[in-house]
Amino acid sequence: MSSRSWAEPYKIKMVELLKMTTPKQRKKAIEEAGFNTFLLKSEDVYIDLLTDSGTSAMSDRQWAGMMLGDEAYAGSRNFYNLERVVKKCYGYKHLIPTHQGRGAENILSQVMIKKGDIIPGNMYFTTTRLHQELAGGTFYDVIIDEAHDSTSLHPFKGDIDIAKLDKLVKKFGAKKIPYVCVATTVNMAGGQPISLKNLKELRAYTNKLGIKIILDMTRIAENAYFIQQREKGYANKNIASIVRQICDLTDGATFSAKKDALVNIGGFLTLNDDKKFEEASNLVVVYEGLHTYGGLAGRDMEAMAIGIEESLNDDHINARVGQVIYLGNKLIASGVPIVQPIGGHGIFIDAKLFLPHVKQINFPAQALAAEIFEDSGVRTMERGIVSAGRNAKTGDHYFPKLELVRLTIPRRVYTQAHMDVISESIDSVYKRRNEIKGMEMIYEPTYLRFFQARFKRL
Ligand code: PLI
Repeated sequence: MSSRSWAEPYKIKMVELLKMTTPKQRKKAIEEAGFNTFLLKSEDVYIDLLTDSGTSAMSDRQWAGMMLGDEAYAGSRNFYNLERVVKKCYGYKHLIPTHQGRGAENILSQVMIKKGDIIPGNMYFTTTRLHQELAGGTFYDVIIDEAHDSTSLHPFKGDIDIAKLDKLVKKFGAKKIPYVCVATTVNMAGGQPISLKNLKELRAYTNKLGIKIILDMTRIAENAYFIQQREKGYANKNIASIVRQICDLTDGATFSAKKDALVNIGGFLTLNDDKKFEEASNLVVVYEGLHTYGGLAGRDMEAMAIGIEESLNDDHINARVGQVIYLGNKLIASGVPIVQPIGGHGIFIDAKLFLPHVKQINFPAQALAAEIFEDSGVRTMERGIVSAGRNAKTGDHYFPKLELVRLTIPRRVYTQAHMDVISESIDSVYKRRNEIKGMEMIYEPTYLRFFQARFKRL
């Protein structure tokens, strides 16, 4: 890596004013939100690290593109622009736009999964697994063991353990496995990348068995950055070419454009198989909208097309991940336990190590996220036992090894001074960690409970 700093390759043309709050106001706000940061009003938040999804700042070029929206019901010019960019940058044959990532996951799961099927993947993601289950499938985690250990410094903790996959194939038979679901920069593992070496091995293995590979390419540019920085043979390759190599090893993808692609809404499904594409483009009209808009306005598709090209610029991704690494290094220097190596889209605090006196059943990450908000108005997100939910068959809580608080950094939104304020707040909460108590869940919704559950302090 260069010895120079990662300063932003843009300047600021417009600002959004923020409300500064008092400790008393924040205490009231988090209590009213049932200690769930998803239930806070955005107005009460100072620095919003809830998610990097749909929260990025669009460029002037993207805003200009919004004015070129062709809002025809069918065959919008912007759809064809998007289709051209997706083919050029990612290489897939067929494109179906969707309102966001989970719209694509729904359609994909319905056309690919039969009741009783097995879907192996490199760690679960909440909406992805739910759609697999709703379609009658069962998700199996085949990520390498290091991914579940926040202290392991393995450079590619998103890699698939082919031996684990082979065990599933031997147990259930390849016919029961329609595809392997491969995520780039695995979100729940802390934004950890998969290597091209591993993906090539997986391709060779699945080709023998006729199993497809479907990518969750939501944060593919960040994954490509880590390949460029860490994998032998890629230091001189640009991000765009690495991204293309990843896609070329797979049969299709779901994409939440709300992350990498720098838009506030949007997503898509891509498939190379003509027949599956035909089925999917028929289903999309049931759930999303016509196959040339899939729940999006023409202007959204135009902004996405422009955002995709911007996301693959080396200077952009260098600054984007550089900012995350800057914050992570500050926290490491203060002794705060975080997932390492530092991931692509955020910092993940290990709440089990931060609050060793709080049992997992008392939701340490949930408690810590509430505490950080009260301290400084910084909104973070629980990624532990609450997010993991319950086993669909037994009804028991999943107890994930990783109990994390995610500080997700929106792209092109916050400054280095914001990163300093965040770090100071976490540092001060860490110093008084022994006073922090666990939680009890007092309301639990049926699906994706982390979004709407309510808690009280023990
Ligand atoms: O939020 P959607 O429906 O556009 O995308 C769903 C989705 C799919 N895969 C992955 C890896 C995601 O991270 C993802 C959404 N993530 C959110 C909302 C997040 O806060 O991480």
